[in-house]
Amino acid sequence: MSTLIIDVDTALGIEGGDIDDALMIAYLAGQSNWAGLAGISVVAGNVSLSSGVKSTLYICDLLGLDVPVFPGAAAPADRPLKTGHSLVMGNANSDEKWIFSHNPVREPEIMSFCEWVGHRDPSFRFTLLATGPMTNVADLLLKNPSCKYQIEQIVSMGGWFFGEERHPEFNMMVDPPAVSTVFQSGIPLTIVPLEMTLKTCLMPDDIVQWLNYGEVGQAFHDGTLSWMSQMKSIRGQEGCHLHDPLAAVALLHPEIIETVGIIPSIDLETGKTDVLSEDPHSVVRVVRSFDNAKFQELLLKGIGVAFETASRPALLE
Ligand SMILES: [Ca+2]
Repeated sequence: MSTLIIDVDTALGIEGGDIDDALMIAYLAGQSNWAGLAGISVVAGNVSLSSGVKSTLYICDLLGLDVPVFPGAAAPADRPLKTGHSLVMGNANSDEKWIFSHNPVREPEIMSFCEWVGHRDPSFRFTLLATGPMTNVADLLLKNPSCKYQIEQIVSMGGWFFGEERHPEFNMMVDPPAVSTVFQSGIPLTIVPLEMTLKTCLMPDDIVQWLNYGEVGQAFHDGTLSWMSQMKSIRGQEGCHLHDPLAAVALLHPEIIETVGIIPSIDLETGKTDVLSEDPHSVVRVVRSFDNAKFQELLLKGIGVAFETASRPALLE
């Protein structure tokens, strides 16, 4: 696989903010057999852009992940931002409360992600793993059209494509025109849709062992437990889903997924996605099934490696 860049709407550390982007970053930090993570671009979605950047920087601090973090779009181009946080808290104007006592140490990049890609050698190629609204990805394609030849593939989490009771999915609902831009780009795209990620589940018992890993384990444990209790009080749900981590594991372990080629469409108002037709030659593929047990095993193993690596110096003191 080529160099990896991720585009995320991280929210670990924000009360009422989903933790799945953060768990995905931890999983990626625990990999050692690939070219590596070259950059993180942040988009507004789960939380506002400023909160998303703060959360991402803090997670990089915890994990010892020394990669540039680029603040991206604060809102879609054609509509106001509706955050996941406001939907969870039931209040469009609720404060995004930081639950940790520390703030991030490192600073975001001054250069935009778009400028950074533009300054790279034209031979620079990368894989883009996009697990927030598509605003940043569309921005990149519209402002820097030649970069479409630099993106070897996009893997994204979003949409609901198969099944009778389909609803608009959050990432697609936030910025449907941006999704349309990506659909039309011709870039090979693998989509991990909501109907698959809803099959995943992380329970409180699965994360108790994280408490063995010092500050990093404690922060991820507490943030994840806080999100699980939000889900329990709002939806009566036990545990939480692992939407974004499934996209990352699917990218690094394609052997655990099965995909089908489709011609996709999206309603530009509601963000509801649809399959116009199945087409084995389409560059757009949707995951239709996956090995859930293997997924969870790989995810927890990767996260454990990341926590162990990050907490090791502290343990030696
Ligand atoms: Ca996300």
